[in-house]
Amino acid sequence: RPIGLLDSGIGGLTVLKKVIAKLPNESTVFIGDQAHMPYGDRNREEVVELTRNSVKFLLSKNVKVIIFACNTATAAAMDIIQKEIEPQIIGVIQSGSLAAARVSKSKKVAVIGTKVTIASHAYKNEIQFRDSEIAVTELATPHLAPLVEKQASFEENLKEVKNSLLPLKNHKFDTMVLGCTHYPIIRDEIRAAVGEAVTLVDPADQVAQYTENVLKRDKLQATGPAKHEYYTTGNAANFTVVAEKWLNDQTVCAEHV
Ligand code: DGN
Repeated sequence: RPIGLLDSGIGGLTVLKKVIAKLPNESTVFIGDQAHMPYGDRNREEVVELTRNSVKFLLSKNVKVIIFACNTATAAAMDIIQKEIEPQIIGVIQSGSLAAARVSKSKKVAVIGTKVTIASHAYKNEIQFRDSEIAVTELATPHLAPLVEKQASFEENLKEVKNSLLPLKNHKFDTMVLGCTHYPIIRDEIRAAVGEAVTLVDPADQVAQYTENVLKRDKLQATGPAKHEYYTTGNAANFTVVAEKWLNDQTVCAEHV
């Protein structure tokens, strides 16, 4: 049985890439709900409803675990939907918080994400649960995920990233959590904006490790050969181009659903 992954768009591919690298024998089914992107500007009920639809789709593909490769869905819907279904849901926020708490030396962490993710304070709560001395500055950067979906140039991205991060100008931090799975795609632009001294945390690294732990624990590991399926509620041809570029050695043939 495959691992299911969901996101509002192409951001979840950053998690998928790490999962494939870590677990090469595992088959995957990915659904990007691009027709309803961005999730981050919606209210919680809407995010729950849309996420539930993607979960139903993944269950119809007989997935054994579901990775919410979306911070917004993790913050708004994970606890609610986990009560409704059997397969374990793996979110990105616990993993990202664990990594941030480990990495920060100055105990000053910045988190960027969608409005829904930031308003939930899920990162702040999780990070401070691990280490109550860490100061967490949260900033919503709602323009960045749509920008990534647009596949803009480095210069255009950098301009918007700098603009979006302006409110952090007078804040000190040595660690920044990329609290939206779209952001690793513009990691170079974020790096250029914050400088070399800040450690960028991509929760996906921990997510892949955690997924391996869950599969081992529940004796759900596959022995291959792995097959990867891609679905989008948006334009399948566009999705295929972006996914092939991001996953580079992977042949993608996305289907519209
Ligand atoms: N990629 C999603 C996240 O991690 O929050 C959401 C992007 C969006 O829908 N704005």
